[in-house]
Amino acid sequence: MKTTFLLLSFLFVIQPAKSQVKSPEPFGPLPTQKQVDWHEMEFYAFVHFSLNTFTNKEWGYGDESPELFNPTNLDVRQWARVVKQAGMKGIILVAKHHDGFCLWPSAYTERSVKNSPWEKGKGDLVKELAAACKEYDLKLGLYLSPWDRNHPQYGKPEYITYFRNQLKELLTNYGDVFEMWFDGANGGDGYYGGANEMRKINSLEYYNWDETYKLIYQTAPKTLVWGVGPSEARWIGNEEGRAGKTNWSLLRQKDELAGKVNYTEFVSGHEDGEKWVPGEADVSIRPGWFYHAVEDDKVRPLDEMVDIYYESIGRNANLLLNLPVDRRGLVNENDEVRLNELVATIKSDFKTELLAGSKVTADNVRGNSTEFAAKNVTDGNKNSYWATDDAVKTASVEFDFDKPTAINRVLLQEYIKLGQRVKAFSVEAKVDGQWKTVANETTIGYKRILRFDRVLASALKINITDSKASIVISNIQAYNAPTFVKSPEIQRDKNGTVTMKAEEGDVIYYTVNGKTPTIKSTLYKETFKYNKAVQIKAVAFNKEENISSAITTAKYGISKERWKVLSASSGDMNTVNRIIDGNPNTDWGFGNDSNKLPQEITIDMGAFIKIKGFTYFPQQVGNNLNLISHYEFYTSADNMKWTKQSEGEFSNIKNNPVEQVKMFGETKARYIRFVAVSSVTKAQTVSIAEINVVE
Ligand code: FUL
Repeated sequence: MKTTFLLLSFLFVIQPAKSQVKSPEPFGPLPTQKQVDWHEMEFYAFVHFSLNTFTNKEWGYGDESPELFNPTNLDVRQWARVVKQAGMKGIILVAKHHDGFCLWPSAYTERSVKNSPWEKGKGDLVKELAAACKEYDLKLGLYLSPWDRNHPQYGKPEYITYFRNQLKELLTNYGDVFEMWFDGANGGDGYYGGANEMRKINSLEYYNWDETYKLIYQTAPKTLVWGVGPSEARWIGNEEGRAGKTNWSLLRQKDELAGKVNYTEFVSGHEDGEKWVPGEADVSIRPGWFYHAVEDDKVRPLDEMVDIYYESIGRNANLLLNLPVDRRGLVNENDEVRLNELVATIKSDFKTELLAGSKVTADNVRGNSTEFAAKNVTDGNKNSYWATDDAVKTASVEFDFDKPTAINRVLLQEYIKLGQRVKAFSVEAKVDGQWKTVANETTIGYKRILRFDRVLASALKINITDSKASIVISNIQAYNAPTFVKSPEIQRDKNGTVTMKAEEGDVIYYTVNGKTPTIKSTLYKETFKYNKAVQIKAVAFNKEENISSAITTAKYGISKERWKVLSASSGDMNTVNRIIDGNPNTDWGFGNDSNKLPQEITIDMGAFIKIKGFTYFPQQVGNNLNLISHYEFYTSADNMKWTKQSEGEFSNIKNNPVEQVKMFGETKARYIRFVAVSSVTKAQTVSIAEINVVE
C-alpha cells in the first residue's frame, strides 16, 4: 500500500515536468512524410536492361530494331531474390532509356516488347517485375527517359503529350511506384523517326515540368519524383555513388529551375536551400550502366564498393546501386558475388553496437526533462531524441564505458522531421585518461557514419560545435569494425614494368599464372618486368592481425614496349607517350587549337598484332575533363592504306568518364589511328589518358 502510494506520487511529480517542456520548433525546410519514408529506404537497386544490352551500347541511337530484345532466360524473380538478400529495399527499373524502346507494351508506340521475340511479343516486363517485387516485399520504382532519340516528334509539343501518356500508363497500371526517375540527359543527335539529326531542347522549359509534376501527383501522390524539374530528391552530381562530406538535404531549387545552379553543387546541396531535396547517389557495380561482356572482369573491387557505401549512405545520401542484367536476363553471377561480399563486410562492420550499455550524459538537456534526455540517442527508438534548450546550439553528449572499449566507427542521425540543423561536430575518445579528437566533421542529416583508426576508449564524446538551431539528435551508435585490408594496386607501364602498392605495413603476394594468390605465393619485393600477355593476381596481407585483402586481378596484353606514336595532328610530341604509358592518371592533349576538330593520332605497334577492338581512357584527373564524344578508329598494315574499323559516339562519357571499349571484327594490323571527331565541350582542347587495343 505504502509502496503503491510512493510510486504514484513519484509518477505524479515527474508527469507535469514532462508536459511543461515544449518540443523544439521545426527549423528551416522540412521533409514531407513521403521523403522521410524514402530516407529510411537507404539502399535500393537500379536495373538497366534493354535493347542496349543486346547491341552492346550505353546509349542507343534510336534506330535499333525491337527484334533485338531477346533474353534467353529472363527471370525477374532472380533479380528480386538477389536484391532482397542484399537487404535492399526496392528496384528502380529503366522502363524506357534514351533510345525509346519500352519494356512494357505501351499503347502509344510500336517500339516496345510487343514487337520483340521475348515471350512472343506478349510479355510485359514492368508487370512481371511489379509482381516479383510484391512477392519479395520490395518497392518498385521506374525510370522513364524524357529524352527519346527514336520519337519523330521529339523536340515538338506533340512529344510531350506522348511522354505524359506513357507516364500515366506507368503510374496507373502497375501498383505503387515509390520513385519516378527523370534523367538529366536531354536532347542531342538521334534517329528521330529517320530524320537523323541534332535536336536541342531547353530541358527547363520544354517539358513544362510544373504541369508534368501536377499530373504525376494527381495520378500517384505516393510517388516521389527524382531528377529534373521541381523534384523531391536530387542527383548527387556524379555517377560514382559518392556524396560530399558536407551534405545538406536542402537545395536552392528555385535557382536550379532558373538554370543558376551548376550540377557540381549537388554533391553537397545548399546550406541555405529553400526546399528539402535530399541527395541520391547512383552508381553501377560495373563501369557501364548496361551489361557488356567485356566488363565481366571489371566489376568494381570490394574496396571501392565499401568506400561507396560509406560515402553515400554514410554521408546522408541514399544509395542506388545498378545491377546491369545480362543478355540471359539475369543478374550476372560476378555482380551477385561482389554484392554479397559488400553486404557481408557491412554486416560485420556493424555487428555489435557499443553505446547502448554505456552511461549517457549531456551538458544541456532541453528543460532538464527526461523526454529529451541524452539517453534517447541510444534507446533504439527513431522517434525519441536528445534535444537542447532553444538558445543552445553547441553541446556535448558523453558515453562512459565500464571498461576500455575498442571503437572505429560512429553513426549519427538527426531527427530530420524537425529539419537539418547541425553544421559542425567533433568526436573525442578518452584514451589512457586523455581526451583525444578522432574526427572533425560538418553535417549529419538523416545519417552520417564516420570511419577512423581504432581507439581503445574509456569514454566517447560527441561535441556539436555549430548548429543552425537547437540540437535534435535521435540516434548515436559506435562499432568496432574488423580491420579491412585494402587490396593491392597493380600497374604495368609501357615497357612492361609492374609496380604494386598496398597500405603501409601490409605485404603483397602475387601470381602470374592465373592461380589464386595466397601467403605461399611469390612475395612482392620490388618492381619487375613482365612484358608478355599476363594475368596478374595479387593479395595484400596484414601480418599483425593475420587478415588478407580481396584479390586484385589485372589483365594485360603484350606490353607496349615497341609502341611508338608516329604523328599527331597537333600537340606536344615530347609528352605524347603519356597516352601509352599504362597510367590512366597522366594525359596528353591535342594543341590548343583542337577545338578545330577532327584531330588524329597515329601509332606504330612495332609488330603485327591480331586485334578485335580498342579502348580509349579519357582524362581522369582535373575538374574540367577534356572529353571526346565522337571518334573514328582505323588500322593499317603499312601506314599507307587504312581501313576504318569503328566509328561512333562515346555515350554518357560526360557523366561517367570510364574507359571506353569498342569492339570490331578481328583483324591483323601493325598501325592504328584514332580520330577525335568531336568533343563534349566545345572550344576546349581534347585529351587522351590512354589508348589501347583489345587482343
Ligand atoms: C545517365 C544516363 O544517360 C545513363 O545512360 C544512365 O541511365 C544513368 C543512370 O543516367 O545520365
